[in-house]
Amino acid sequence: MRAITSLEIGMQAPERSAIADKGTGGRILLVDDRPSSYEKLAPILSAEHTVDVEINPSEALFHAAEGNYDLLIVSLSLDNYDGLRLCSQARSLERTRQVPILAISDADNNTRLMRGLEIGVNDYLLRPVDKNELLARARTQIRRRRYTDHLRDNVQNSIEMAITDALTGLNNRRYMESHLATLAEQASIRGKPLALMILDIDYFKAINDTYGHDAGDDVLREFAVRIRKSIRGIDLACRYGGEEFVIVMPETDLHVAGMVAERLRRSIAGEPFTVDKGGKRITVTISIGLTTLERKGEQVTDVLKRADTALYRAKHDGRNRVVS
Ligand code: GH3
Ligand code: MG
Ligand code: MG
Ligand code: MG
Repeated sequence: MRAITSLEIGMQAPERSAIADKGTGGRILLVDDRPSSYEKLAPILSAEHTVDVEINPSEALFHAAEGNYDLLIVSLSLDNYDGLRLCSQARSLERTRQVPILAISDADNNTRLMRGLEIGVNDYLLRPVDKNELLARARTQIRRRRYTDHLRDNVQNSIEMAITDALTGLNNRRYMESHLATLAEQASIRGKPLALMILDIDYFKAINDTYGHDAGDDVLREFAVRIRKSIRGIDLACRYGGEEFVIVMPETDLHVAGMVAERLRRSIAGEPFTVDKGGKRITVTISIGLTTLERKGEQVTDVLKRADTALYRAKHDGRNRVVS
């Protein structure tokens, strides 16, 4: 399926093992349409890396984006394409923006080389290419790439963890409170309604006491799944406290939010929850306090307070109900 010409590269085993560095072996796309050049470079690189040679530079960008490469090596002296232009395109494309580029340049082409570095070429080599220098520079770029990937994953994980409730996978209270202010502001500016409900499981303590804490956790997880199924992508659902959840619904008035809340309440009460790895089915009910943003610029803490008051009334009036 691939249009890349992967060359069969004959390497003798001793040579391969002598310079192999397993820790940095990566996937390299070599963009080079001169046989005299890639026939020399590819075998050197193949000793340590998996190398695809793209001899059709106009296809290179597509393959670079699809191929999940650790490094692009681009000859700046291509016969059929502007190597610099290719580097610049790779830098502007989302899928290749982070992939390091090692340029191979003719020694007499300093201006183009400088231009390449400005565009975002990470490193370069001058012809004639020294074998050890090529391997060393490729290794360095791949290592750097792995390290920045690793850092980025860590940062993403940390952010995820900071805003997610570990038990249910919903957003946590901290995230909801910071995001709610933004949603309320947007609603005010656009003159759109914003609904907010607090949902609290009825007699949850009794579930824990009767079936055990793990069964209680099962109920919380299952409840979160059902909440997710009943809301839209733009709605914000979070675990607000132990067995309390909050749903924020942008562009939703009290009437519509009331219908959503009532449907959710009925679906919870109507379909028993599975706990103890399928060993038991128990009926769970919830109470919901519902309100909307009442005026432009209203404090979100006041909105939450009003929903909480409504929830208190729902409990007081007998539970398993929606009060607004
Ligand atoms: P009400 O109908 O008035 O809401 O009664 P309730 O029993 O649901 O409310 P209460 O606030 O008395 O009890 C909530 C219980 O939730 C107490 C607490 O031990 C339990 N809980 C809080 N967090 C967790 C959790 O992560 N897992 C489990 N299994 N239980 C939790
Ligand atoms: Mg309570
Ligand atoms: Mg409760
Ligand atoms: Mg509670």
